Amino acid sequence: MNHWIAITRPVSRSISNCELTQLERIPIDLENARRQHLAYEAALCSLGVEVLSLPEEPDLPDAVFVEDAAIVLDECAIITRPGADSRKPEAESIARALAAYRKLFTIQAPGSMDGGDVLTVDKTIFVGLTGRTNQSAIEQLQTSLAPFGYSVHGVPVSGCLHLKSAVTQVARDILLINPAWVNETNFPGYEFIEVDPSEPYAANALLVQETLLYQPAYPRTLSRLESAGIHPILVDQSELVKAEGALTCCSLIFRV
Ligand code: CIR
Repeated sequence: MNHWIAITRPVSRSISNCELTQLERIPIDLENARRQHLAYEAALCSLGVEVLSLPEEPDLPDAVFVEDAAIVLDECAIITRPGADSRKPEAESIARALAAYRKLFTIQAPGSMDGGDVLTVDKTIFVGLTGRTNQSAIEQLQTSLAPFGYSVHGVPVSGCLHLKSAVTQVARDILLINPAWVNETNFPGYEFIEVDPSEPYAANALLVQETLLYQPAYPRTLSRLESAGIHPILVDQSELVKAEGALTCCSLIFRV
């Protein structure tokens, strides 16, 4: 039987100093952010996922976004080298936590990669080429994962922070996508649900086994999901959205 684990980390007290790429800085209510993050963890628990919450990293503003520090596959985990210098120290504690579960590979300089740029669908891995993730890291990923039968594909992305700001998996063969930020031709063989054009940030959804977690902030895109027979659990992340966070970025989910 599969047992699922989600590694998470509390919202840092320094979250107001987070990295920002696309958004203007506006105040973040720490208490509300922490409340919403607890609700996110509770939603994962309700799906039978064991949540392993690491200690807070008070001096690393973006440390709640654990997704960016690693990619966890069935066979191994890749410790990334996050693209923003302020975020590079986040990887050390994630590596320590994952070492108990997986053989680790580590992206080396000059490579840099954020897990938010990595979309894994079965044995196919799409990697966004962004301000955070470069070609050297993609090549290192390819080399590390070839023995396990993964194919790795670089994907041009523009207008957003990460590949998974623009596209995520919402069902077996269905991708939720903002075609203004990434081209559908990069994903041959998949069906697409496009975000409503008035909700550009709506493409980030978190698929946990068969269940989708989604944000209530995107009602028009939610209708499109529901029309396709997808009925998500709604999790409000409005506070961390101000830090350019989304649903996938707050956990590293894997089976043991
Ligand atoms: C950053 O710019 O790195 C953070 N403020 C937001 C990271 C969000 N990560 C993600 O979506 N995977």
